[in-house]
Amino acid sequence: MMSALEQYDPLIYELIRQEAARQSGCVRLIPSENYVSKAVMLATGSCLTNKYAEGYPGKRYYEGQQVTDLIETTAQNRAKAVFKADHANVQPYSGSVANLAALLSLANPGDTIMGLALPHGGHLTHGWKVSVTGKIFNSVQYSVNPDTGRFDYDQIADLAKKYKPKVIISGATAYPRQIDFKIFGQIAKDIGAFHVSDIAHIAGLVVGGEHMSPVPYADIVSTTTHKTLRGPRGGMLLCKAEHANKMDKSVFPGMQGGPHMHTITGIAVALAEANTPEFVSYARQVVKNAKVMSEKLMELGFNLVSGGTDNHLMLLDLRSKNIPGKKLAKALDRARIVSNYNTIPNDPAPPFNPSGLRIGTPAMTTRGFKEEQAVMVAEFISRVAENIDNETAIEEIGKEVLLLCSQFPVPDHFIIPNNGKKAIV
Ligand code: DSN
Repeated sequence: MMSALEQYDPLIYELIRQEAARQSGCVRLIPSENYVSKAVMLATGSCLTNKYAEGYPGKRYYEGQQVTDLIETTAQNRAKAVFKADHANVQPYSGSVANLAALLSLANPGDTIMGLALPHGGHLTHGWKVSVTGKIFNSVQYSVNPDTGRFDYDQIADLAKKYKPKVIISGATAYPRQIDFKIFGQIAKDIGAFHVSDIAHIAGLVVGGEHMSPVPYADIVSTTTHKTLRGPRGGMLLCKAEHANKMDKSVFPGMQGGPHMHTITGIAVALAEANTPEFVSYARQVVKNAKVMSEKLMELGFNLVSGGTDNHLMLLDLRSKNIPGKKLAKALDRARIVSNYNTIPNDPAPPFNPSGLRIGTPAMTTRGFKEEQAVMVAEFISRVAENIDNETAIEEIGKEVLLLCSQFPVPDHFIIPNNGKKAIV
């Protein structure tokens, strides 16, 4: 496939080659990124990109669905099996659409919804003011406790009782601690609200048994498929049987037209991979690596929001280092360590130049880093911070990072062993 591309479009071929080299030659710490397997990559780049399939298996608006129906049903069945859910919809183009479809299947424009504020670790689509979810709904936002950096469930319950939202959203994009979905479910139940849980970041940890699953406690669970879950870029919704019909209608025709069948094909493969002991080991190692890295960073004088991590990500509060998040993120990038600057709760600095840095361990774990390498990465981060204005030192660190990367290659995508068994379900 690549040699056809090389002949036809050498420019794009070369740019893809450069991006592959970049992904291989740096430590990727953006907690929402990962490396997919060769099998996922092949399925996602397959001829399924050629097919329109509006509707759902057995009920399409175009003909020629002999194969697509089987693929989508397989993806649905695998999703239901790994998440132990009654019903799955694998069509959302990504997490934002999935969240909006979930909200619109349980509430109407003008209704009140309640989610975690973006600067406290929530997502735009949890009702933040610049998102459509903050415009069409009456959005109430909860925060983390300013002293602990953690959820104060009593305060969230009080807010719910005061504003009586129709939907309460649990889940986050920059919250380093376990989320008690059972309590969220109870808070919603106590006021007669629906509970939507967004597990985009932690879906792989949920499947791997490293994080509590919201499936028993939420009306709808929303996720992306490409973060810790390690599938192609996409979205997915899971729900209780009673919501299946309206949730499906909310995705199609409510929000979307034709599903991206090539992505759904890749999702099916990723879900088969997630149903293996190797995936469980990976999820465990993601959390172990994050714990070790967080401890080393704190030993090196970094402040971590909430004092550490329980999951795959860490949020560094850089105020004590007197380095803005963006400045450190850019210096790290030059040293081949890729992260993202991020707001911290109650950040005194503006969102485009915030005080925090968000890092995570999924991608580095996929390429084989363990505790020893997690410590090395923490030390690299510290050295970059100490030499923030010293380009020679940063270049030197970059060489050491490249050497480390060369010992853990991911040039042609790893292959998940299946112990000779074929993926079924
Ligand atoms: N942009 C994603 C993240 O990086 O967390 C959330 O959608």
